[in-house]
Amino acid sequence: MKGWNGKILRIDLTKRTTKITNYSEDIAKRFIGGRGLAVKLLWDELPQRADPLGPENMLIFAAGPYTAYSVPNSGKMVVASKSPLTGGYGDGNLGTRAATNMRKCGLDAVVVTGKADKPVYISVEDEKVEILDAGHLWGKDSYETEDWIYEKHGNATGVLIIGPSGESLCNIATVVAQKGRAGGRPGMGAIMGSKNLKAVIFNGSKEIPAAEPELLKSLGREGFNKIPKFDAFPNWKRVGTMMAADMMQTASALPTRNFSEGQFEYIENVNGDAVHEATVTQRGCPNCNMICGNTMIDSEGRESELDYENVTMLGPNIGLGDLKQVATLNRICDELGLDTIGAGSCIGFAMECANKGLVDLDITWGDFEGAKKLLYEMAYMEGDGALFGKGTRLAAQEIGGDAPDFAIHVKGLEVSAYDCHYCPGMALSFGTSPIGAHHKDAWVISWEISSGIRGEYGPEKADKVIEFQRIRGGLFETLVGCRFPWIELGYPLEDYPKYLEAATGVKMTLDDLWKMGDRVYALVRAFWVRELGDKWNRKMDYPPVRWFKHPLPSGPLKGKHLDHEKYDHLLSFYYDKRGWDEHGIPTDKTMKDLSLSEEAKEFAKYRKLD
Ligand code: PTT
Ligand code: SF4
Repeated sequence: MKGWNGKILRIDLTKRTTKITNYSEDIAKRFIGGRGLAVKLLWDELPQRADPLGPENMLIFAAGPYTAYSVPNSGKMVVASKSPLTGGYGDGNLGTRAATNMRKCGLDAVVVTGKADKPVYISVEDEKVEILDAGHLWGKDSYETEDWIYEKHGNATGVLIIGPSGESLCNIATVVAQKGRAGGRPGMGAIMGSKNLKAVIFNGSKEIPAAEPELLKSLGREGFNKIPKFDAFPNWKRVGTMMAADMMQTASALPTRNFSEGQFEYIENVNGDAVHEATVTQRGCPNCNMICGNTMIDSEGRESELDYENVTMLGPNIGLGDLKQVATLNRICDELGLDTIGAGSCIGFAMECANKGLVDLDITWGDFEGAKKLLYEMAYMEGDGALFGKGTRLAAQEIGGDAPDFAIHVKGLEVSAYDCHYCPGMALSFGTSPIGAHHKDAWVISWEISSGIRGEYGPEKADKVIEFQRIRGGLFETLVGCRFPWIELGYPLEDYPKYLEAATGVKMTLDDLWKMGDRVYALVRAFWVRELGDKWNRKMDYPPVRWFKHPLPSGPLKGKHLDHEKYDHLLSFYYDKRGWDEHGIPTDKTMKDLSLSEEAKEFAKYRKLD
């Protein structure tokens, strides 16, 4: 194969064995890479109902067939596993030299199983794979760990690390890379911790053979040249993802005080302009000339890299309007390896529980010191953090009363920073995202608020969600490119099949890629059904209860909330269009039409829900 290395490194930490296996051209063509390859491996190899934190679970790092080539925004990888937070498929996407170096080691993916008897890290240097002692790193935060790795293995090393939260098996622990990049919101850090695995590092020097190397180089050059010429580029460089803050505030969709309100009174302190003013430098992923990580100095004098999600979930969502303090909470999350979205949601939820007297906890809206303390407690799963660090769904179940009504999650994964009291399309997007409530697959909210049909539940909303899921969840998560050139600047999608063909020699149209995306979606869904068994039902595709039950109390959208019956109809439109049955399960015919005949045979054993 060209473009694809065709090789997967397998490491069993219990037996301390390593081997490299090949995968077939058929799998490469049907699933491309990244999320596609990851779900195919989980489907084929993970024993059904494996304990997410048990040794059987598979931790997968997967790149795509254009990762590491000199084409725009090709420095990302997917980290995937069965999630401890949701019990279903989980993944995240992070930009890191680990992605480019892994490919330059001649690999497309690494699969880690088993559990080491003591803390270890894995070093991959071209063909040399070592399982090394990490006893001295255990307990260290991600920054200290990264510094040690660079000192020992060189500054060009690609790193994937966990902080103390991963070691404590906190359900909202993520994987961290390069001080400010993090991925794997559905507890991927806890999976690493459960394997006693502190870090995976890569140093690669191999060339990755391409089908048409000269063409790929010139396409890449053209791509890089196009990027700064887009009209949206200067503003992107100025504020990056933070541009969403004013947009959401104006639209009354800015998560405020645990998603109970849609506007924040101190927005000027924590919006794009405020972050721009405070920015001292920008950081980014490899192979990118639109780098977007705005880095500022926090209230304790340290660097902190901010994005819209981080600021909103650790600011307005917990009632905190001091940017430097928000930056401190963000920095602590990066050090501890906590997902900022999960952390902001758990803190907001804890504050609301405390205010309502449901828990004996001295914390309230905007309480910086209280939030900081809770972050540490969650990361170490101690004190009150032992409850809230499980994630809002499980914490709410334990707390009882009406707590589940204001636990803001879908399938157990906390909702990213978009309030959907009056955005049924975006609510559907959260409801049907393959990993629980993440905006990465279908960020339709910007389209929806300017569509003129914002509050409506018609089939066009389901169509839009699927269109975006094909592009974002299909194309970008399998080729594993950053989607920002396209969504933020208007970079043409038509370039991606050209990159794919020059890298691999395989010609695919965009329609072929949409079909591939549908195939990946069907298999991800089948995986959920297989793992959840009779716990699966269409209600799992519902957004949080709060958006139905608690109308917005103030602002221009005062009184707005989602309608239960209409949402359910919208969900049915969505299922019909996807070829899924009324339970949200891909039909046998749909799977076969998507070239999943073998998988459909296997799935027939699990699909009896009635
Ligand atoms: C992503 C989620 C996001 S989405 C953000 S900010 W965003 C939060 N970032 C965190 C962080 O930082 N530290 C931390 N401890 N936790 C964090 N949790 C949150 O995680 C990220 C960028 C961003 S910034 C986004 S939208 C885009 N995401 C992409 C994606 O998902 N797919 C894709 N093909 N391209 C993307 N490009 C953009 O990448 P998760 P990164 Mg991230 C510090 O991981 O699990 O997917 O959750 O990877 O390298 O940091 O780049 O407003
Ligand atoms: Fe990374 Fe930002 Fe560049 Fe995307 S635009 S590759 S997230 S630095």
